[in-house]
Amino acid sequence: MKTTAKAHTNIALIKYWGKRDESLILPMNNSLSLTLDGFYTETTVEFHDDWTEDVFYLNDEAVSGGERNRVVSFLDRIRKKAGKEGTYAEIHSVNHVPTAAGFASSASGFAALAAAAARALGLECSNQELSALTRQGSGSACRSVYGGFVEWEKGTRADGSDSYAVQVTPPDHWDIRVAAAVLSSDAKKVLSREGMKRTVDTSPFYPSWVESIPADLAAIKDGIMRKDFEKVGSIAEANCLRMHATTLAADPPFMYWQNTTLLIMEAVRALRADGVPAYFTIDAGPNVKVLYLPEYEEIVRQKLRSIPGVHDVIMSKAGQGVTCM
Ligand code: 2P0
Repeated sequence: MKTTAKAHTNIALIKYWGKRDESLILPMNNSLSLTLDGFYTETTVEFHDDWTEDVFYLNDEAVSGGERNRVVSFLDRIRKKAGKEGTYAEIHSVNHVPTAAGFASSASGFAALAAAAARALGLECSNQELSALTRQGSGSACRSVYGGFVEWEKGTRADGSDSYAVQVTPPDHWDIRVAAAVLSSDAKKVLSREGMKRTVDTSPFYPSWVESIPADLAAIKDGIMRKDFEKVGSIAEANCLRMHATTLAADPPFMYWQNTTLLIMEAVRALRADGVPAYFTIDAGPNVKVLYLPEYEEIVRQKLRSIPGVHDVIMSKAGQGVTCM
């Protein structure tokens, strides 16, 4: 009844932005990501029939309140599926995802938790079932079940049974890299969950966002298959800008960028003007991730490090899917 799992985080190139069902975490649109080897979570889950409640440690510290409740509710779903209600767990989770880098540790965290808890309860599930289960902890986490380029199919069923991720290509298909420019460790002003909801409910740009996704997805998958870096990068950058445009039109409007965010965007455009292929993407926070090819690693690192307000630059390759140890 004890299992350890390791899962990597992922960066979306076609963003998940907006839910059609908040309880089951069903998205309005398909999304596509790259799993990253540099950032991961290791989680050990042990169930015991004699225990009377779940205990959750994150980086060796006991967690309480809302964060623990989210883990407990997620375990409730897994216990129900396994027919093991009434058995409680001790969970030890260690994040190797620098919070300041602006990666959602919830993606690697919930993927590792789902895999470890399912295995510890003897639940036999395919990767597809594991992805659909993981999705109910945190949407973007369902993509971390797989390595390489991954698509989350939104599905159409009301019960969410066809909303899960599938692998587009394994990590060794193409050596594409991601540099994370670290700006700020300040807490986000608008959490992504709240930001998505406000955008869906109020932004007049939101319907255009949803309509734009199928063309972006088809084009980026073609680019990935043909290893066309300019195509993949330019679609990812445009998709990110379109997602952020929806927040500017929300009521009340909000914006995730800071001054340094804009400086990095300019620096990436300057790299391109100098013949270095590089493209940016930004999630629900101020930090910027830059896509590049391995031969330009040092140029990209130096350019990003030279920008005032950039505290650190962390480089990563494509990573593997979730594994149980
Ligand atoms: C993504 N984001 O595709 C998008 C891009 C942020 C911007 O998925 O509510 O932590 O747990 O499903 O997955 C962040 O949202 O949200 C996210 P929930 P999640 O990566």
